[in-house]
Amino acid sequence: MSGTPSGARRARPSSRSRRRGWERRLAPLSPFGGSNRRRGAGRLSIASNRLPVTLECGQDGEWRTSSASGGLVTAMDPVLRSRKGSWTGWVGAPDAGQEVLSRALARTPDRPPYSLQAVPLTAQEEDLFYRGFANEVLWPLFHGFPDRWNPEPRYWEAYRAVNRRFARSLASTADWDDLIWVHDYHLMLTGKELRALGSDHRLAFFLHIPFPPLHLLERMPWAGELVEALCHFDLLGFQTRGSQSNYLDAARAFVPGAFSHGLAHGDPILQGRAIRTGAFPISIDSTEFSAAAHGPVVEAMEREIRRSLGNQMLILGVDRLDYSKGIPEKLRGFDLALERSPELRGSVLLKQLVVPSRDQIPAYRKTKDEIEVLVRSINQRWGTDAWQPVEYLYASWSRSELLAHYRAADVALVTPLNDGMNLVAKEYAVANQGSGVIILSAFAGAAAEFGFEALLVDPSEPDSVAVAILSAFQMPMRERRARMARAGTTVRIQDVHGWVRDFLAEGMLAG
Ligand code: GDG
Repeated sequence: MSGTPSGARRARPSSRSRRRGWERRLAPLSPFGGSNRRRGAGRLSIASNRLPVTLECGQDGEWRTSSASGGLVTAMDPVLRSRKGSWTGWVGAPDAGQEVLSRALARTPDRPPYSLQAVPLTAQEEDLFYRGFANEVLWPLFHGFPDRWNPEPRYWEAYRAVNRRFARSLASTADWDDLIWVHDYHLMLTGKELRALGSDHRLAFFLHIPFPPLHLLERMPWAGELVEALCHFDLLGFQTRGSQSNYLDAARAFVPGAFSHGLAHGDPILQGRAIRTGAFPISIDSTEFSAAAHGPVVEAMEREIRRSLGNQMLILGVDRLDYSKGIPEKLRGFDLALERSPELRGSVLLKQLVVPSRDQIPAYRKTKDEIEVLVRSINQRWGTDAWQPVEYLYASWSRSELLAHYRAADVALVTPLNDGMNLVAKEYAVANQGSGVIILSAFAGAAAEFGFEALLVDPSEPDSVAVAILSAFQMPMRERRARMARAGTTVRIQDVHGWVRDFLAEGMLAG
């Protein structure tokens, strides 16, 4: 599929273009990032490592698609559905050529109503760029796990090459007045690569994971290049003020003269161009989520879950397999709660879904093993013939199953050690029937919004998790309802469409 539904790029009007070029050279420094670019009504051109669909070639040679899941897709898919535009990314099929992928995508029956642009990766690039630099270097370092990182120099070269390919793909498919919005840590060099290709598109970037403090970033030999490359975007968005401020510290440290003009807003300047930065906590499409959670199929599934629970209180965990999600820590807290509070035994069930993810990376396999050992030990220690405290599933649920569990769960136990935002907490707040309790790590971005609604915990302290589980168990119904009503309102007031509006307005990039 090409960049526009018609398959043809709209050419830039030439006279206007010439005038814009002059205007840009003559324009005085503006404190508003992209304000010296014309803000057109162009389309949204999104780029992320993965497309919202995955392609797999079967043994019969036929390509099959499935939906990709994860926080980025959950957030951005409704945005593109409502605004139209295009999404550029990889489909997860290594070594397939551009033409093959484009044809397979064009034929897929369940493709979304916006255009998809596949960027091919070789198996070696999947290994070095995706598993290597993105997930063995950037992910652990940015989440504060320097002991888990593996900074091999050849990873960096692959990262550069793939970012360049994304830039070429975007430059060749975006219309001249498109807003190009690049997402996440896999593609931090893309803005600079686009500029090197002569692009003067409006360029925005959003980081879905935390931006690390300087003392961690400094450990990475390529930190300076990454930080400088980000300055080529007009707008840089982060999940929290903490991440935004870490980035500004890094720009001050790594980009000489970045703050020479001392703007009141405190944003950096590169080559006379001001870059806008901001904190934009991401959200979900709450209206669509709530409607889907109230459909008849979901309600029937919820009844079935409740029937199988009997009188037990359901504590729900939903996490991708990842050491940053704090799953072993959650299990240790639950174990301690059972040890301390005999009234919980036989009365609660912790149902933990772990969604397979990156399991070819050794650190992830280790986490999976650790989880399985802990589940076995808790069930052996406290289980009886009639009751098992933990039900563990290493699987992926359909959306209806996920929503039914949100509805049926009395408690959502969300305990990341560090998380950009965490959408599971927000989804539960909207889908649940109004009497649930959110136990939430203070180190998830979402904690800034749920400070009074959730029971905040430090997941690395089993005691903190155990106390919260008992508090949730004992919480009077009136308090549960009041907290959940506020949590639902918090998400509804600022849903993903409001997030996009704020993001584009802040960067003065809206069409
Ligand atoms: C990154 C950041 C940030 C999970 N299991 C199933 C399933 N899911 C969906 C959930 C949710 C999403 O996956 C997970 O989102 P998170 O926010 O928890 O986490 P990441 O994937 O790590 O996302 C994160 C996010 O980007 C957005 O900016 O919040 O901090 O790490 O939407 O519902 N969906 C289905 N079946 C499952 O089994 N259908």
